[in-house]
Amino acid sequence: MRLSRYFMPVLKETPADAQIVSHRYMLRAGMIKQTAAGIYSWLPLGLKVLRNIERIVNEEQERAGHVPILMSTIQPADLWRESGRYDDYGEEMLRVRDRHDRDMLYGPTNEEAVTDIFRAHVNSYKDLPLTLYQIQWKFRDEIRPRFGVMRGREFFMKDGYNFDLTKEDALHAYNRHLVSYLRTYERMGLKAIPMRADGGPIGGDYTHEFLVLAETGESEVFYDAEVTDLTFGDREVDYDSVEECEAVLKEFTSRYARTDETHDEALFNEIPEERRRSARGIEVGQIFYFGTKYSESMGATVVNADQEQVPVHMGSHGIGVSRLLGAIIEASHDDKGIIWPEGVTPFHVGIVNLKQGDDEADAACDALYKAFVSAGLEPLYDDRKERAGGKFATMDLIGLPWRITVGPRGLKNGVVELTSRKTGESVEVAPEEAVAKVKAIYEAL
Ligand code: P5A
Repeated sequence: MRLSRYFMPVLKETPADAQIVSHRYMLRAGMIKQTAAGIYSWLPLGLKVLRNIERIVNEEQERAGHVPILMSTIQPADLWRESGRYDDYGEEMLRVRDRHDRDMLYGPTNEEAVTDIFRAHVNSYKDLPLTLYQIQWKFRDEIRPRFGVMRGREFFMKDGYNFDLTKEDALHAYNRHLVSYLRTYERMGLKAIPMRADGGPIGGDYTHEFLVLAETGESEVFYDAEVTDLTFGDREVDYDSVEECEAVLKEFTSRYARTDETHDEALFNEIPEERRRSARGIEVGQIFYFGTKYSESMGATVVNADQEQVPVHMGSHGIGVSRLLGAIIEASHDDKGIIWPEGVTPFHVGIVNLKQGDDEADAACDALYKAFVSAGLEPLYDDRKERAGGKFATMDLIGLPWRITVGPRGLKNGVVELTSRKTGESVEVAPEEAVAKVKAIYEAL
């Protein structure tokens, strides 16, 4: 993409009402535009990152054997009356009435809707296990929407629902989700720690939240410092293997790590003092096992091997897809702007032409652009007639991991400058070498 043809409305001023850095940078980099409190439109740069996050979530869900669907955002109230949650859910639910005076709602979550799909089509234990998931907009009329996409009213969520014959099978699904989430967050350059949490309005005794440590996080958390050393890395786990998934769960959750709702002071104090930590965190996901809570009330049963009708065991599993943009920026930025991890960056590399209009510089930039495109990478070429300082400031703000600076002086010596956004380090290399280096970095992901 050439910046002169793009739509990236960068703001010079820091927006006064944005309290946290991710919100400020998302507005300044022209990624989102507020429509109403807690409701945003996604501008091209923001949409690119959102789609990248969505792609990673999809890839990891499919790797785990989960099946994508897309449910409606509007749901009939009657489904929620069946589960008993229509009255319980309270003011957070956006309730609407259609022209026939029927009560409808904009889905804050989809346990009822997916259970309705399941009961309409699945009758036998032979069709289990089954996990259906979607990535879809949700609406929760939060009392205090704030921090931009972090606590929105309309937000994008990956929500998955497992259907199993027995509690043991459902717990395997729970563990499988835990493993897939660890992989998912790491691919986005994030360390998200699974912590024992509370079921809240979704229900269930088994639940873990995934938290990214950040000062601006809304959750208070307590943990053993050793849990922050755990990384999933590139290990291969067989998602069908009960033992392997359980081993990962044990490894990642056997230390003390809890949100304030489940915090146990006595247990916490058993950890050696120098390893005890209390901090703040951003909740980027949560997994639940809630047994037959919805299947019993809504009649989602299957025939088992003994020809008996039994309610299925279920769980639900969520990732805050739009919130993740905020969390990633909170975890990866400096005073000049965002520093995108390579896995989610909106463009792979920025090209800065120091002397737009100079034949040699323009030709070198065009050649680099073409070379990146044919290598399957997306460059953002700043081809505006602007001062170098302004171009650098924009590149730093939008946070592409790699920048190539092209100017007449370097070209005389046959070199361009390749700069890492993260370290600020630059090397002078031939243009072909710059392309090869950047290509190798993305190929290794
Ligand atoms: C699990 C999937 C659920 O709703 N039902 C379906 C379960 N869980 S949850 O924890 O309530 O939400 C899942 C994740 O969604 C993100 N999230 C939000 N993101 C932005 N703004 C909000 N207001 C908001 N509320 C929840 C969180 O990341 C949460 O972990």
